[in-house]
Amino acid sequence: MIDNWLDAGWSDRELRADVSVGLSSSPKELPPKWFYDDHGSELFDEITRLDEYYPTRREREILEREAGAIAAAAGADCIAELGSGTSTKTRILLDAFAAAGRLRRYVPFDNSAATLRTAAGEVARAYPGLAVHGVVGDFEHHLGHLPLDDVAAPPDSPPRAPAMVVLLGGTIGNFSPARRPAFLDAVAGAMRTGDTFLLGTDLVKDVDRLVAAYDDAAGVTARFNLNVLSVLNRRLGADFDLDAFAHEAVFDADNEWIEMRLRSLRTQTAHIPALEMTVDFAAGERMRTEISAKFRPERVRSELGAAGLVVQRMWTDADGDYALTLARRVL
Ligand code: AVJ
Repeated sequence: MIDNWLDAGWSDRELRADVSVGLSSSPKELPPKWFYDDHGSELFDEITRLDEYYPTRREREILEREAGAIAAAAGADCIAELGSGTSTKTRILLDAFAAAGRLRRYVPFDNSAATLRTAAGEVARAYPGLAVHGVVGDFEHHLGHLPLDDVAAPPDSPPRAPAMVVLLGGTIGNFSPARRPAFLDAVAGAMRTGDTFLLGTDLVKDVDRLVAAYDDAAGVTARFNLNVLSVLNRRLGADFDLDAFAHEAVFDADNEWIEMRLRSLRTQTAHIPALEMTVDFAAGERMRTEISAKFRPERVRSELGAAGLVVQRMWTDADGDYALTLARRVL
């Protein structure tokens, strides 16, 4: 079963609102969610295989080592995954839960209907007996519809086992610190007392390694960053010249986040017919396209705690590059 909370016009309306607000602000800004058209998703996939980009490998390392411990600690029989994508990493968890004899339900949640349909179908085939209930939605808006309970269960059925909601990949780093509390409140609000949240976070480390991960030698991240302009060209009829912008990645030490930007290489004007908008850029002007926050363990603990999610266990890789945290909703 797949629920779809995104009507046909949803993404267009969101894109238009984001672009008109973002490009009329000062400094200009575009939200990172628009990187991921088909080409952008392929480029991101390529990023995860780069030598410089450690987070994906570190996370997989921790998952492979600790999936059994995660299954035991969570005691859940339902896994709900936010931003499930192709559900590849999830299989490590699904296997561990199945091995523990308590895998009953998988709820992948993604904003791409096509990706979700394919992934949900593949998981359902690979795990016979598993109830797969997919949700097409935007996790900034539709967490209230996360179907952790089987709606078809008879009203007199026994209380269910806990569910585990997961957000992997360090995606939470895309939220600014100002917006994280509301997001974590929404996650906790979608859970019930006793449910757990498994969160992947990239950790603060040596600046050179951080910057290299977002400014790789082969220039894949640069193409990924510039691709957002192609998305605007294609979907809004805009005329951004991709050769007239340069990729930049810097570590903001005060905020402890990586900031990606596109720097205008000359004075130029872009036209966005769908918004009846013209946008002037000064030579050297920077437009922010992403923040990727890096965490310290204490901060993960305190932010989760503020949302009523008490950290039960935290796992890191041997080098302390990345953390997986399991927190339980206690009230
Ligand atoms: C998918 C948001 C986790 O912040 O590391 C990778 C996106 N941007 N390289 C990240 C990204 C540039 C990635 N997240």
